[in-house]
Amino acid sequence: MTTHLITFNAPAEAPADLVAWVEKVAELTLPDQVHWCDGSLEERDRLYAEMVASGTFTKLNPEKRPGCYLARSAPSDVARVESRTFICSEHPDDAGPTNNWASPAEMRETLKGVFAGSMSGRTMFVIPFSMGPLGGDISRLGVEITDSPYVVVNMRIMTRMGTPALKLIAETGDWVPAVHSVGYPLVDADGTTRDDLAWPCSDDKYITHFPETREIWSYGSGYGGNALLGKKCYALRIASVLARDEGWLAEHMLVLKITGPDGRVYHLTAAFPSACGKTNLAMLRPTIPGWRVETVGDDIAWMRPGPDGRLYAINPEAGFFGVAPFTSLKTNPTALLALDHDTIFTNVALTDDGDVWWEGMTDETPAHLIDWTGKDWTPGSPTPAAHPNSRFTVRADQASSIADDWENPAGVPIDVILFGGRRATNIPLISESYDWEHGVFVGATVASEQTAAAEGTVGALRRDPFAMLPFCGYNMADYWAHWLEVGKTLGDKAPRIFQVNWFRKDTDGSYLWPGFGENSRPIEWALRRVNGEVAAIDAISGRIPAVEDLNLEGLDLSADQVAKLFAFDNDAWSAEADVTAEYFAQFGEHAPAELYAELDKLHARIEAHKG
Ligand code: O2Y
Ligand code: MN
Repeated sequence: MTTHLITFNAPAEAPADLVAWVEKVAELTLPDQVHWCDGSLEERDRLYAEMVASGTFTKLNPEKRPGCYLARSAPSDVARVESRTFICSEHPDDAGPTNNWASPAEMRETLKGVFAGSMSGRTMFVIPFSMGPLGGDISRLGVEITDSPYVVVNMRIMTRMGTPALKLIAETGDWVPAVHSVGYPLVDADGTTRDDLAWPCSDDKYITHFPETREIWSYGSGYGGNALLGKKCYALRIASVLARDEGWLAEHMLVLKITGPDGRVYHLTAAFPSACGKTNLAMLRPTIPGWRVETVGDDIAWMRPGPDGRLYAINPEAGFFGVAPFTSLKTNPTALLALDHDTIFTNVALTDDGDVWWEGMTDETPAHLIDWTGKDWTPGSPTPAAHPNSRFTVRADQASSIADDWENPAGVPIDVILFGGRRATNIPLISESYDWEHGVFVGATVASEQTAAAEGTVGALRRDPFAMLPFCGYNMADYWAHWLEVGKTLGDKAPRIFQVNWFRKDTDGSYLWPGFGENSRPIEWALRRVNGEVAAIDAISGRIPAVEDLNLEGLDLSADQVAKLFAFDNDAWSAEADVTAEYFAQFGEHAPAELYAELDKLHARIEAHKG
């Protein structure tokens, strides 16, 4: 392939710097041809047909799932690979102790080696895309180069992709370059050819971010967050750096619109570590009468102070890349119903009548399936039919819960920020932070508990500060300092910060709180706090509801269970505070003094509670 041909292929709208970059990447990766994606339906349908012909996609029964396809990945390529994810800042300190750091110069050499000829025999796709509504003030642009048609069709669902984004790139000149290769060339340097695979990938993987030059290079995986570079790589790791430098927030948070019985509208963002029911919360069906919850976003929020001084959020994505297993009419009917057409499924099981199935989808298990590896499967098989990290990719507006303001380019004003975690002990069902600094302390100490704890102790905590542990593109403690700064800008216009815990356990190991739609009850209390309708009680973790202010009507909960949901054990809290001090210590001087001050205040509250 000659450079001349690549330039010739470029659409008229493509600016010179973009064309030059595409040429440079093509000279390195040596694709057979270059395709500039326009985002059209024709382009999508052609790629679908080509992937069906090549065996990458199975077309599902159009009577049951019109417009739906199933992809099966290589068994070695089924999830994000944190161990191969790197932040390549000039100084290791700028990546911090929670990221894998690599020297940018050394990583560039490594990447030059692995990307050399990596696309030979393949088509290189150029995907111009917008994160956030096209042209929106909070939105940003990017271009992903990839040799994976699977990535193209997923990016088409997950972002605003194609010619309109390219036009904005030409107008603004402000875009993030992102290069992706599955790392499986069809022609070697010595001319040896090899057949393609249904899911090509490499055992050698590099998911790399260059925060100073704002670049992404990803090699070796075709899966999810490793390959759909608009999502975790751009919208979180690179965007968190942009946000730090420009005074905004790029967060691993869902966004909800909530309407109360009196018609008042609120917006809420929420950060949860994985396996805490984030998608279910994003599509919550409240059990309390008169309340309506709608989805603005299920995973990522970009938030900026607006002209009125309040914090405004957009969902930078256009689709959901959700976990399939245990999505059912019981757990999340909204998600399940959204998947009945125009959905890409990855690594779920195939039924005999050309439909999909996964564990937890139905009460009855089909007698026969083709599992996610393509093998026959029966209920007696020793492995799950669907991979536990199997996924659906679906446009956000296919969810009936989508809010009318989900694409407002100016964003939605945020009233409440929630932090959650999977905690068997200590953390009550809900508590309100005393102020912004305390809220940042709560976000910084978010954790899930690994093991059951003996009385007066706390189980092993897996910290996931702000649910950003694998997604912060710079030093986590500097990120906390940035949150403190944003709080100063917002002043008394800042959203109120709450912590929730749906997973508190009774002494017999059973969950105390029913969860799912009932989670609307503590959220209602938070919104009534925002409205100034209810008082609260000062407690160790924050301000908690008086029992009579929490709407528990119709719930089968004893007074003892309610008391346990808000119980504080001094010894267990002291143990947790000690562990928090050790946790902060790993960040050395980067840990903000304000968070140590919050730790002192926590100690004081524990002492006062003893009295
Ligand atoms: O395993 C992957 O590649 C996907 S990870 C993911 C996908 C959608 C939303 N959130 C996540 C996550 O890991 O937080
Ligand atoms: Mn996520």
